[in-house]
Parts: sequence; structure tokens; C-alpha cells
Amino acid sequence: MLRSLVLAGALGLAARAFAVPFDADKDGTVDLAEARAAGGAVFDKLDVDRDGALDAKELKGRVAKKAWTSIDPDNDMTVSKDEYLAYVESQFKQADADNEGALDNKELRAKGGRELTKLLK
Ligand SMILES: [Ca+2]
Ligand SMILES: [Ca+2]
Ligand SMILES: [Ca+2]
Ligand SMILES: [Ca+2]
Repeated sequence: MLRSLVLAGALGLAARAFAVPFDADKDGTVDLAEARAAGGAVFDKLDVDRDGALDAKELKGRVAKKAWTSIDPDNDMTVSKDEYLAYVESQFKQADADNEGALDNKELRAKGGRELTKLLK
């Protein structure tokens, strides 16, 4: 029993290490369309009151205080879907170290990729 639990845990870890998150077409990388799709789904999920914008409470700490000027350029203290996806795009470009328009697991695990991942789940 314990043995099989340990084995299942190890397999789960291995799967997590190799599967690329948000990779809808399973080609092993996340492209901008996939990142935007994941970001859009997260936005809808977070927008509890369905007013089409996220306030700081709805964002639940996903955005650091110093990042607010980037994610909220019109400075109305809420983040519209356009603003959210524009921020996803800018984080995506920062994370894409080799500038090929797609993120592999290594890029996703680097600092920029981790920042992006926070916006997508
Ligand atoms: Ca993909
Ligand atoms: Ca809202
Ligand atoms: Ca705004
Ligand atoms: Ca890349």
C-alpha cells in the first residue's frame, strides 16, 4: 500500500517535471496564443463579480505592488481584460529568452517564466 503510494507520487512528480503547463496543442512549448488563452480563462475565473475588471482583492496577490503601474496603465486601480492580456504578453516576451515566440519548460521555470505562470493559473 505504502509502496504503491510512493510509486504513484514519484510518477506524478515525473509527469509534472516533463509536461509543459498551458501547452494546449501539446507541442512541448507555450506560444503566445496559448498564454493568452490561459490568461483569459484565469481572468474570467478571478472576476468574481463579473464587472469585466479585476481589483486588487480579485487578483489575490498575483500582481506585486510595484507591477501595478505596468498592469494598470490607465491607473484606475482595476485591471480590465485588455490590460491583463497586454501584461501577459509583455511578461511572455520577457520570459522568452531566445525570442522565438514560444516558451519551453526551462524558460517557464526561469524567473520571468515564473512571473508569467502566476498570471496564468
Ligand atoms: Ca504549444
Ligand atoms: Ca471584478
Ligand atoms: Ca485599469
Ligand atoms: Ca523561447
